[in-house]
Amino acid sequence: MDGSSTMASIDALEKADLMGLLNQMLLYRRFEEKAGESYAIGKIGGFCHLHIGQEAVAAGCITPLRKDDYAIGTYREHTQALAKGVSPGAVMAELYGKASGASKGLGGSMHIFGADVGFMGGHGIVGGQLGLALGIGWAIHYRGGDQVCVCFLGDAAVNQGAFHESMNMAAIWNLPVIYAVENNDYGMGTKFSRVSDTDMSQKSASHGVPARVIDGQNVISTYVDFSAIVEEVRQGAGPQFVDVQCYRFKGHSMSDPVSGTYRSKKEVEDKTENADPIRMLADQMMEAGLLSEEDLEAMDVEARDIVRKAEEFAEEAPEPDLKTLYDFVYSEINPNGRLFFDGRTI
Ligand SMILES: Cc1ncc(C[n+]2csc(CCOP(=O)(O)OP(=O)(O)O)c2C)c(N)n1
Ligand SMILES: [Mg+2]
Repeated sequence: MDGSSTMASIDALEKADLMGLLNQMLLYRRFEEKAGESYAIGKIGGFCHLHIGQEAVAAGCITPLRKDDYAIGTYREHTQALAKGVSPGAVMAELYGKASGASKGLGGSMHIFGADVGFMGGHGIVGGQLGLALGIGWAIHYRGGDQVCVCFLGDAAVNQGAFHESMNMAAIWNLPVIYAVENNDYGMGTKFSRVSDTDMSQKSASHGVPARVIDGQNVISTYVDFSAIVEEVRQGAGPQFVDVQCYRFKGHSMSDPVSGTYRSKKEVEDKTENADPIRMLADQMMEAGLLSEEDLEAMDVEARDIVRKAEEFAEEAPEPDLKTLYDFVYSEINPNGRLFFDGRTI
Protein backbone atom coordinates (compact mmCIF):
# COMPACT_ATOMS: atom_id res chain seq x y z
CA MET A 1 0.00 0.00 0.00
CA ASP A 2 1.19 3.54 -0.72
CA GLY A 3 0.72 6.63 1.44
CA SER A 4 -2.94 7.40 0.91
CA SER A 5 -6.03 5.82 2.42
CA THR A 6 -7.56 3.17 0.14
CA MET A 7 -11.15 4.07 1.07
CA ALA A 8 -11.95 0.37 0.81
CA SER A 9 -15.54 -0.42 -0.13
CA ILE A 10 -17.95 -2.57 1.83
CA ASP A 11 -17.35 -5.50 -0.57
CA ALA A 12 -13.85 -5.80 0.85
CA LEU A 13 -15.23 -7.54 3.96
CA GLU A 14 -17.51 -10.47 4.75
CA LYS A 15 -20.81 -9.82 6.57
CA ALA A 16 -19.51 -11.53 9.73
CA ASP A 17 -16.49 -9.19 9.87
CA LEU A 18 -18.69 -6.12 9.33
CA MET A 19 -21.08 -7.27 12.07
CA GLY A 20 -18.12 -7.84 14.37
CA LEU A 21 -16.77 -4.32 13.81
CA LEU A 22 -20.20 -2.77 14.34
CA ASN A 23 -20.74 -4.81 17.50
CA GLN A 24 -17.42 -3.74 18.92
CA MET A 25 -17.87 -0.05 18.16
CA LEU A 26 -21.33 -0.05 19.74
CA LEU A 27 -19.91 -1.64 22.85
CA TYR A 28 -17.12 0.98 23.01
CA ARG A 29 -19.62 3.84 22.59
CA ARG A 30 -21.96 2.54 25.30
CA PHE A 31 -19.03 1.77 27.59
CA GLU A 32 -17.64 5.29 27.30
CA GLU A 33 -21.06 6.88 27.74
CA LYS A 34 -21.48 4.91 30.98
CA ALA A 35 -17.96 5.90 32.09
CA GLY A 36 -18.91 9.54 31.49
CA GLU A 37 -22.12 9.17 33.53
CA SER A 38 -20.36 7.40 36.39
CA TYR A 39 -17.70 10.10 36.41
CA ALA A 40 -20.33 12.84 36.56
CA ILE A 41 -21.88 11.33 39.70
CA GLY A 42 -18.53 10.85 41.40
CA LYS A 43 -18.16 7.08 41.09
CA ILE A 44 -15.01 7.53 39.03
CA GLY A 45 -12.33 9.94 40.22
CA GLY A 46 -9.14 11.41 38.82
CA PHE A 47 -8.58 11.97 35.12
CA CYS A 48 -10.87 10.42 32.52
CA HIS A 49 -10.45 10.85 28.75
CA LEU A 50 -13.23 9.40 26.63
CA HIS A 51 -12.74 7.87 23.19
CA ILE A 52 -16.20 8.76 21.84
CA GLY A 53 -15.97 9.46 18.09
CA GLN A 54 -12.71 7.54 17.70
CA GLU A 55 -14.12 4.01 18.08
CA ALA A 56 -13.15 3.01 14.54
CA VAL A 57 -9.48 3.43 15.46
CA ALA A 58 -9.70 0.86 18.25
CA ALA A 59 -11.84 -1.56 16.25
CA GLY A 60 -10.03 -1.13 12.92
CA CYS A 61 -6.45 -1.19 14.18
CA ILE A 62 -6.68 -3.80 16.94
CA THR A 63 -8.98 -6.40 15.38
CA PRO A 64 -6.27 -7.38 12.84
CA LEU A 65 -3.90 -8.27 15.70
CA ARG A 66 -3.29 -11.72 17.14
CA LYS A 67 -3.64 -12.28 20.87
CA ASP A 68 0.16 -12.55 21.19
CA ASP A 69 0.72 -9.23 19.38
CA TYR A 70 1.11 -6.14 21.52
CA ALA A 71 -0.69 -2.82 21.73
CA ILE A 72 0.32 0.13 23.87
CA GLY A 73 -1.44 3.45 24.16
CA THR A 74 -2.03 6.79 25.75
CA TYR A 75 -4.39 7.78 28.55
CA ARG A 76 -7.31 7.66 26.04
CA GLU A 77 -7.17 3.90 26.08
CA HIS A 78 -10.29 2.36 27.64
CA THR A 79 -11.65 1.04 24.35
CA GLN A 80 -8.23 -0.08 23.10
CA ALA A 81 -7.91 -2.25 26.20
CA LEU A 82 -11.35 -3.72 25.46
CA ALA A 83 -10.39 -4.29 21.82
CA LYS A 84 -7.22 -6.15 22.81
CA GLY A 85 -9.20 -8.43 25.11
CA VAL A 86 -9.28 -6.94 28.60
CA SER A 87 -12.80 -7.69 29.92
CA PRO A 88 -15.34 -4.85 30.24
CA GLY A 89 -15.71 -5.67 33.95
CA ALA A 90 -11.96 -5.37 34.56
CA VAL A 91 -11.77 -2.04 32.68
CA MET A 92 -14.81 -0.59 34.47
CA ALA A 93 -13.59 -1.80 37.87
CA GLU A 94 -10.24 -0.10 37.19
CA LEU A 95 -12.07 3.15 36.42
CA TYR A 96 -13.88 2.73 39.76
CA GLY A 97 -10.49 2.19 41.46
CA LYS A 98 -11.49 -1.29 42.66
CA ALA A 99 -9.24 -4.25 43.49
CA SER A 100 -10.81 -6.37 40.70
CA GLY A 101 -9.75 -3.79 38.13
CA ALA A 102 -7.29 -4.54 35.33
CA SER A 103 -4.51 -2.86 37.33
CA LYS A 104 -5.89 -3.87 40.75
CA GLY A 105 -7.41 -0.44 41.21
CA LEU A 106 -3.97 1.12 41.51
CA GLY A 107 -3.83 2.69 38.04
CA GLY A 108 -7.21 4.17 37.21
CA SER A 109 -8.43 5.46 33.87
CA MET A 110 -5.03 6.30 32.39
CA HIS A 111 -3.31 3.03 33.36
CA ILE A 112 -5.38 0.11 32.17
CA PHE A 113 -3.11 -2.89 31.66
CA GLY A 114 -3.61 -6.44 30.36
CA ALA A 115 -0.32 -8.33 30.11
CA ASP A 116 -2.04 -11.65 29.41
CA VAL A 117 -3.67 -10.24 26.26
CA GLY A 118 -0.73 -8.09 25.15
CA PHE A 119 -2.18 -4.75 26.21
CA MET A 120 0.85 -2.97 27.60
CA GLY A 121 -0.90 -0.11 29.14
CA GLY A 122 -2.35 3.23 29.03
CA HIS A 123 0.27 5.86 29.79
CA GLY A 124 -0.45 9.26 31.29
CA ILE A 125 2.73 11.00 30.19
CA VAL A 126 2.36 12.24 26.61
CA GLY A 127 4.89 10.20 24.63
CA GLY A 128 5.73 8.00 27.63
CA GLN A 129 4.74 4.87 25.73
CA LEU A 130 7.09 5.53 22.79
CA GLY A 131 10.26 4.28 24.44
CA LEU A 132 8.40 1.30 25.87
CA ALA A 133 7.06 0.38 22.42
CA LEU A 134 10.63 0.36 21.16
CA GLY A 135 11.57 -2.00 23.99
CA ILE A 136 8.67 -4.30 23.14
CA GLY A 137 9.76 -4.27 19.48
CA TRP A 138 13.29 -5.12 20.56
CA ALA A 139 12.06 -7.95 22.81
CA ILE A 140 10.09 -9.48 19.90
CA HIS A 141 13.20 -9.30 17.71
CA TYR A 142 15.51 -10.65 20.44
CA ARG A 143 13.27 -13.65 21.08
CA GLY A 144 12.89 -14.30 17.34
CA GLY A 145 9.10 -13.91 17.35
CA ASP A 146 6.84 -12.74 14.54
CA GLN A 147 4.56 -10.53 16.63
CA VAL A 148 4.02 -6.85 16.02
CA CYS A 149 3.63 -3.97 18.47
CA VAL A 150 1.12 -1.23 17.70
CA CYS A 151 2.02 1.98 19.50
CA PHE A 152 -0.83 4.48 19.60
CA LEU A 153 0.09 8.11 20.15
CA GLY A 154 -1.74 11.40 19.88
CA ASP A 155 -0.94 14.07 17.28
CA ALA A 156 0.60 16.20 20.05
CA ALA A 157 3.27 13.55 20.69
CA VAL A 158 4.94 13.66 17.27
CA ASN A 159 6.90 16.81 18.10
CA GLN A 160 8.44 15.23 21.16
CA GLY A 161 12.01 13.98 21.29
CA ALA A 162 10.81 10.56 22.47
CA PHE A 163 8.95 10.05 19.20
CA HIS A 164 12.08 10.61 17.11
CA GLU A 165 14.41 8.67 19.40
CA SER A 166 12.06 5.70 19.39
CA MET A 167 11.46 5.73 15.63
CA ASN A 168 15.15 6.24 14.82
CA MET A 169 16.19 3.15 16.77
CA ALA A 170 13.24 1.11 15.49
CA ALA A 171 14.33 1.99 11.94
CA ILE A 172 18.01 1.20 12.57
CA TRP A 173 17.10 -2.20 14.04
CA ASN A 174 14.17 -2.86 11.66
CA LEU A 175 11.84 -3.53 14.58
CA PRO A 176 8.17 -4.56 14.18
CA VAL A 177 6.65 -1.41 15.65
CA ILE A 178 3.71 0.38 14.05
CA TYR A 179 3.45 4.00 15.20
CA ALA A 180 -0.25 4.75 14.81
CA VAL A 181 -1.02 8.42 15.36
CA GLU A 182 -4.59 8.89 16.53
CA ASN A 183 -4.73 12.19 14.75
CA ASN A 184 -7.79 14.01 16.09
CA ASP A 185 -6.11 17.33 15.13
CA TYR A 186 -6.01 18.69 18.69
CA GLY A 187 -3.71 18.33 21.67
CA MET A 188 -6.06 19.41 24.47
CA GLY A 189 -7.15 22.85 23.16
CA THR A 190 -4.39 23.34 20.58
CA LYS A 191 -4.86 22.65 16.89
CA PHE A 192 -2.02 20.68 15.32
CA SER A 193 -1.25 23.36 12.71
CA ARG A 194 -0.51 25.86 15.54
CA VAL A 195 2.29 23.75 17.01
CA SER A 196 3.92 22.24 13.96
CA ASP A 197 5.72 23.90 11.08
CA THR A 198 5.49 20.72 9.00
CA ASP A 199 2.63 18.49 7.99
CA MET A 200 2.04 15.13 9.71
CA SER A 201 3.21 13.39 6.54
CA GLN A 202 6.75 14.78 7.12
CA LYS A 203 7.21 13.58 10.69
CA SER A 204 8.75 10.21 9.91
CA ALA A 205 10.65 11.28 6.78
CA SER A 206 14.04 11.81 8.41
CA HIS A 207 13.99 8.20 9.63
CA GLY A 208 13.32 6.83 6.15
CA VAL A 209 9.92 5.59 7.33
CA PRO A 210 7.12 6.44 4.88
CA ALA A 211 3.94 8.04 6.20
CA ARG A 212 0.66 6.37 5.41
CA VAL A 213 -2.76 7.91 5.86
CA ILE A 214 -5.91 6.13 7.01
CA ASP A 215 -9.43 7.54 7.25
CA GLY A 216 -9.96 6.67 10.90
CA GLN A 217 -13.68 7.55 10.90
CA ASN A 218 -14.29 4.86 8.30
CA VAL A 219 -13.86 1.54 10.06
CA ILE A 220 -13.82 -0.49 6.84
CA SER A 221 -10.84 1.47 5.46
CA THR A 222 -9.15 1.42 8.82
CA TYR A 223 -9.52 -2.33 9.19
CA VAL A 224 -8.54 -3.17 5.59
CA ASP A 225 -5.56 -0.80 5.43
CA PHE A 226 -4.29 -1.58 8.90
CA SER A 227 -4.57 -5.35 8.30
CA ALA A 228 -2.29 -4.95 5.28
CA ILE A 229 0.22 -2.94 7.32
CA VAL A 230 0.23 -5.50 10.15
CA GLU A 231 0.95 -8.30 7.68
CA GLU A 232 3.80 -6.35 6.03
CA VAL A 233 5.38 -5.72 9.42
CA ARG A 234 4.93 -9.34 10.43
CA GLN A 235 6.85 -10.30 7.26
CA GLY A 236 9.76 -8.06 8.29
CA ALA A 237 8.99 -4.66 6.69
CA GLY A 238 10.24 -2.82 9.80
CA PRO A 239 8.64 0.15 11.57
CA GLN A 240 5.72 2.01 10.02
CA PHE A 241 4.18 5.40 10.60
CA VAL A 242 0.43 5.67 10.14
CA ASP A 243 -1.57 8.87 10.31
CA VAL A 244 -5.00 7.64 11.41
CA GLN A 245 -7.20 10.69 10.91
CA CYS A 246 -10.08 10.87 13.36
CA TYR A 247 -12.17 13.22 15.47
CA ARG A 248 -12.97 13.45 19.16
CA PHE A 249 -16.67 14.16 19.76
CA LYS A 250 -16.30 15.05 23.46
CA GLY A 251 -14.01 17.36 25.43
CA HIS A 252 -10.34 16.52 25.87
CA SER A 253 -11.16 15.04 29.28
CA MET A 254 -14.22 14.90 31.51
CA SER A 255 -13.32 18.29 32.95
CA ASP A 256 -13.24 20.09 29.58
CA PRO A 257 -16.08 21.46 27.48
CA VAL A 258 -16.96 19.73 24.22
CA SER A 259 -15.96 22.64 21.98
CA GLY A 260 -14.66 25.53 24.10
CA THR A 261 -12.86 28.39 22.40
CA TYR A 262 -10.43 26.22 20.43
CA ARG A 263 -12.96 24.64 18.07
CA SER A 264 -16.39 25.81 17.04
CA LYS A 265 -19.67 24.25 18.05
CA LYS A 266 -20.43 23.99 14.33
CA GLU A 267 -17.27 21.97 13.65
CA VAL A 268 -18.18 19.48 16.38
CA GLU A 269 -21.81 19.27 15.22
CA ASP A 270 -20.77 18.70 11.59
CA LYS A 271 -18.44 15.88 12.55
CA THR A 272 -20.87 14.30 14.99
CA GLU A 273 -23.63 14.30 12.39
CA ASN A 274 -21.64 13.41 9.30
CA ALA A 275 -18.65 11.41 10.46
CA ASP A 276 -19.94 9.16 13.21
CA PRO A 277 -18.10 5.88 12.57
CA ILE A 278 -20.95 3.77 13.94
CA ARG A 279 -23.69 5.48 11.96
CA MET A 280 -21.53 5.44 8.81
CA LEU A 281 -20.96 1.69 8.99
CA ALA A 282 -24.59 0.95 9.90
CA ASP A 283 -25.82 3.05 6.95
CA GLN A 284 -23.45 1.36 4.53
CA MET A 285 -24.55 -2.08 5.74
CA MET A 286 -28.22 -1.14 5.48
CA GLU A 287 -27.75 0.13 1.94
CA ALA A 288 -26.07 -3.15 1.05
CA GLY A 289 -28.99 -5.09 2.59
CA LEU A 290 -26.78 -6.58 5.31
CA LEU A 291 -28.46 -4.94 8.32
CA SER A 292 -31.89 -3.71 9.40
CA GLU A 293 -32.79 -1.10 12.02
CA GLU A 294 -34.10 -4.00 14.16
CA ASP A 295 -30.73 -5.80 13.94
CA LEU A 296 -29.00 -2.60 15.01
CA GLU A 297 -31.41 -2.14 17.91
CA ALA A 298 -30.84 -5.74 19.05
CA MET A 299 -27.07 -5.23 18.91
CA ASP A 300 -27.41 -2.06 20.91
CA VAL A 301 -29.47 -3.80 23.60
CA GLU A 302 -26.72 -6.43 23.84
CA ALA A 303 -23.98 -3.78 24.11
CA ARG A 304 -25.88 -1.94 26.86
CA ASP A 305 -26.36 -5.21 28.70
CA ILE A 306 -22.62 -5.98 28.66
CA VAL A 307 -21.91 -2.48 29.98
CA ARG A 308 -24.58 -2.81 32.69
CA LYS A 309 -22.96 -6.05 33.86
CA ALA A 310 -19.52 -4.42 33.82
CA GLU A 311 -20.87 -1.59 35.94
CA GLU A 312 -22.45 -4.03 38.43
CA PHE A 313 -19.17 -5.90 38.63
CA ALA A 314 -17.32 -2.63 39.33
CA GLU A 315 -19.87 -1.52 41.93
CA GLU A 316 -19.67 -4.79 43.83
CA ALA A 317 -15.89 -5.22 43.62
CA PRO A 318 -13.89 -4.55 46.80
CA GLU A 319 -11.72 -1.49 47.38
CA PRO A 320 -7.98 -2.24 47.21
CA ASP A 321 -6.35 -2.98 50.55
CA LEU A 322 -4.39 0.06 51.72
CA LYS A 323 -1.38 -2.23 52.17
CA THR A 324 -1.19 -2.60 48.36
CA LEU A 325 -0.71 1.15 47.83
CA TYR A 326 2.98 0.92 46.97
CA ASP A 327 2.84 -2.44 45.17
CA PHE A 328 3.95 -2.64 41.53
CA VAL A 329 5.64 0.76 41.54
CA TYR A 330 8.72 -1.05 40.30
CA SER A 331 8.64 -4.27 38.26
CA GLU A 332 10.30 -7.35 39.64
CA ILE A 333 12.94 -9.21 37.71
CA ASN A 334 12.59 -12.97 37.96
CA PRO A 335 15.63 -15.28 38.31
CA ASN A 336 15.92 -15.65 34.49
CA GLY A 337 16.33 -11.93 34.14
CA ARG A 338 12.90 -11.63 32.47
CA LEU A 339 10.44 -8.94 33.38
CA PHE A 340 7.77 -10.09 35.72
CA PHE A 341 4.32 -8.70 36.51
CA ASP A 342 1.88 -10.16 38.95
CA GLY A 343 3.54 -13.55 38.95
CA ARG A 344 3.67 -13.79 35.15
CA THR A 345 6.63 -13.38 32.85
CA ILE A 346 5.81 -10.86 30.13
C1 LIG B 1 4.90 15.15 28.89
C2 LIG B 1 3.51 15.69 29.10
N1 LIG B 1 3.27 16.99 28.84
C3 LIG B 1 2.04 17.50 29.00
C4 LIG B 1 1.02 16.70 29.47
C5 LIG B 1 -0.38 17.27 29.62
N2 LIG B 1 -1.23 16.77 28.54
C6 LIG B 1 -2.09 15.77 28.76
S1 LIG B 1 -2.90 15.34 27.36
C7 LIG B 1 -2.12 16.51 26.45
C8 LIG B 1 -2.44 16.67 24.98
C9 LIG B 1 -2.13 15.46 24.18
O1 LIG B 1 -2.79 15.51 22.93
P1 LIG B 1 -2.66 14.38 21.87
O2 LIG B 1 -1.30 13.76 21.96
O3 LIG B 1 -3.05 14.93 20.56
O4 LIG B 1 -3.69 13.26 22.35
P2 LIG B 1 -5.28 13.36 22.47
O5 LIG B 1 -5.58 13.88 23.85
O6 LIG B 1 -5.77 14.24 21.39
O7 LIG B 1 -5.77 11.96 22.33
C10 LIG B 1 -1.23 17.22 27.23
C11 LIG B 1 -0.40 18.31 26.73
C12 LIG B 1 1.32 15.35 29.74
N3 LIG B 1 0.37 14.49 30.17
N4 LIG B 1 2.55 14.85 29.54
MG1 LIG C 1 -4.88 14.85 19.63
